[in-house]
Amino acid sequence: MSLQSHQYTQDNAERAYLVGVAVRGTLPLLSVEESLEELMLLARTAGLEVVGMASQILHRIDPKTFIGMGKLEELKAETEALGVQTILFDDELSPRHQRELETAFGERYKILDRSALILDIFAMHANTREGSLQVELAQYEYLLPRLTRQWTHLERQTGGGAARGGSGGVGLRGPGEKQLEVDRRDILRRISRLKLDLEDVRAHRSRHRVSRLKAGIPVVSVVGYTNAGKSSLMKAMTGADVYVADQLFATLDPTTRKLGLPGGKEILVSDTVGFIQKLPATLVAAFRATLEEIVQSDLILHVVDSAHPNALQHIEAVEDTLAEIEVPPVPQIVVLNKRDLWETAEVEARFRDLDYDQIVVTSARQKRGIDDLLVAIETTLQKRMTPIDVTLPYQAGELIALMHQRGVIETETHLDKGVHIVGHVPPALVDRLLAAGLHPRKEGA
Ligand SMILES: Nc1nc2c(ncn2[C@@H]2O[C@H](COP(=O)(O)OP(=O)(O)OP(=O)(O)O)[C@@H](O)[C@H]2O)c(=O)[nH]1
Ligand SMILES: [Mg+2]
Repeated sequence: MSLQSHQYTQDNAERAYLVGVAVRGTLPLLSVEESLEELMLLARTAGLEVVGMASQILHRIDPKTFIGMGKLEELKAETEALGVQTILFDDELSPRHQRELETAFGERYKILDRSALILDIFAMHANTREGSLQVELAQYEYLLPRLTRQWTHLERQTGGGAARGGSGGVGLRGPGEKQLEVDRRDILRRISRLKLDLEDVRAHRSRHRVSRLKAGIPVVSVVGYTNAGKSSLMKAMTGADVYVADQLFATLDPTTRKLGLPGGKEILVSDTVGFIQKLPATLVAAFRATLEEIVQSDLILHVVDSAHPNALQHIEAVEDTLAEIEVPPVPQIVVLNKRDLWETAEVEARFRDLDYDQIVVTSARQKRGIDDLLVAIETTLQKRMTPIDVTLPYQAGELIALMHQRGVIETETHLDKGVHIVGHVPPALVDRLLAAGLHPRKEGA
């Protein structure tokens, strides 16, 4: 058993105690200690003060109390001595575990799990209407099977309204200061309402997507583990004023910016929500539409905090989530970011076995490697273009300009009947040519 107590700091933050388990015979991505370390960052992001943590190796999860009876008694004594208010489990507790633990610890303690905490952080960070609706939906779906003493208890504490920020505490911050109703039927009604509202918001957004597709501008999605430096990289590439913070899940709502590549072509770069191991299932489900932007993109930039000791596990967790949201085989560039924090060649050696076509090393903070990255984006996108050989009438000036903007022109010859162009253009532009009654012959065809 490893117990460590942290110094009490002088403020009125909620005092939390973290609990992790390792089950013999399972192979989790991170060790229980590494995962608890991550949970501590999540807890701090949510405004909790972590005053201690414990881990236990189990043969199996106890169907009633999650951890063993002996451990439970130990924890009760330890948390009592530390004046703990919240006990935070690193794994998602089943509704039954939640109930049994609440009974075992008694009224004074709040029992939370990693999922509730992540949902809470998302609720704090959602800025757009779609983001807020999605988080609220995920929160209610998570709550529905768990309607227990916990929530009536919390409701009493906050005088009947879920508080944002401080007074009610972590684990019940709803977007828009909405009351977390304790009645199942109310929650079910609320869930259907949220789904309808989301459909509305999304109908709007997909219209935008259609117009973007018509414009034929390639879309590049920036994905990666939370805190990898996605927003910083977006900022370094486009100069966009996006929010950068040493926090988990600083970015929730996607931001898209236009960017000119060195060869003159334009692309759209989208920054989006980060991933983490053990991401709550209700959250992935609720954020599916946001994540669909990734599914629809022409290229994925997978940003990695290359200085993090668990960088390889982070890459795996991101790959798992991409597979979960069924991203088709879109070309991927792995961006090993935070290069400025490397100290030895050993770090470089860690990534030697990475199996990706394109790997670029950057420091978003020092704006290094950005030019290489832009060239890599350009080359990768070009591979996705269609070779063409077409003669356009002189009146088709707009189309010719578009071909210069979006494609790569190898030769352009001015003939009597028009402009003869040989080169590569994005598939969407081929459609435009066909629609204009022009037949772009493929090279060598
Ligand atoms: N040293 C160093 N720090 C960096 C670099 N890039 C980003 N950071 C820092 O890493 C932290 C996270 O950066 P963000 O750009 O917010 O990361 P993100 O991936 O967008 O994070 P989320 O939106 O929270 O998932 C911030 O403190 C950045 O200043 C880098 O190249 N070097
Ligand atoms: Mg971000």
